Amino acid sequence: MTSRRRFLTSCALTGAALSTGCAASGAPRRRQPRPGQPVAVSTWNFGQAANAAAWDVLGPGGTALDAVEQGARQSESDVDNHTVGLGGYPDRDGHVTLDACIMDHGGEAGSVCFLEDIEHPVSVARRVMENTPHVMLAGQGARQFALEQGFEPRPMLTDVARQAWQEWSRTAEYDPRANAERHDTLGLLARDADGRLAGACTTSGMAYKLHGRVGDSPIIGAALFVDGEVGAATASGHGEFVMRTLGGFLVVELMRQGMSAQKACEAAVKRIVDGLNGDPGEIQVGYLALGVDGDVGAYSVQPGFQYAVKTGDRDEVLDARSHFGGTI
Ligand code: SD4
Repeated sequence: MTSRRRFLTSCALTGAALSTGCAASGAPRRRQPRPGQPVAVSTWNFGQAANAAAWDVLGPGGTALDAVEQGARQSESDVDNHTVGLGGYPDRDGHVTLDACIMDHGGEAGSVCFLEDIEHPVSVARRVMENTPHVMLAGQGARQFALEQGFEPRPMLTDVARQAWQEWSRTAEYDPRANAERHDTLGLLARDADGRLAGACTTSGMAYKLHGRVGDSPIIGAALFVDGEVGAATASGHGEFVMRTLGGFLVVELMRQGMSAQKACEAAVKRIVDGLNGDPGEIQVGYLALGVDGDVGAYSVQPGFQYAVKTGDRDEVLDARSHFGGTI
């Protein structure tokens, strides 16, 4: 269906439709992935380590799907990252609750949210995708599924995170500013040597959120969307604003309509800012996109959003441009 819509759209948009055979070629075919250079891109500076783990898969010719899972697992096990997996800051009641999703080039997707006691929510999300007829499992049901799938439960609240939470509890003021300490979801997008795309997103969500709060990170179309014919996008930052605008889907749809990855990210940020009458206060949202041709774009509401890029000859962390000027 996707390819049919794309086929019809491209025929409508191009004056060369007849000469390219759109009108006369019969049944539309899904565009085959085109082999090319592998690439991995991730949100934030710690995305560089996730990219390295992804590259261990991509470099020797592995799939984008395996690569994004491995990259996300690296962040999930990093106890120094207080916004993803083990060591993540808890909710206001002291529970570390995890959101993650994964999506591949053909549109398959899996997701878990409000999951406790499991170190690798991204891998549970992949099992949801591959071993169930569903896309998303939540809370106790997701945990039960994970245990049935052989995942070992473990405490996720580290001493450092507990201390930070106890400190916060003295005032217990919820301050959802998406600054360096309170956020840093990992969104990871990859293209493999066969030209297939995949993406993953994983987080412990906003620190000290209400118990039960689920953010954008596990919502397909919000913090992650992949269309193997067009590109992929991921988001980090204040999830409510990404959810309200379905930002990941928006970025990919804009790319489908011909925008570059960069322009699409900029337009999705503008959509948020315009929705707040041009005054988003201290809200931070960053988008990162990867076109099927390897085109990379990133843009955020506020300065400070970083992203990491890994290819055969690049391994770097870059400052994204932002709506409110400059980089950092
Ligand atoms: C959330 N988007 O739960 C996540 C948090 C985040 O960078 O991305 N922080 O809203």
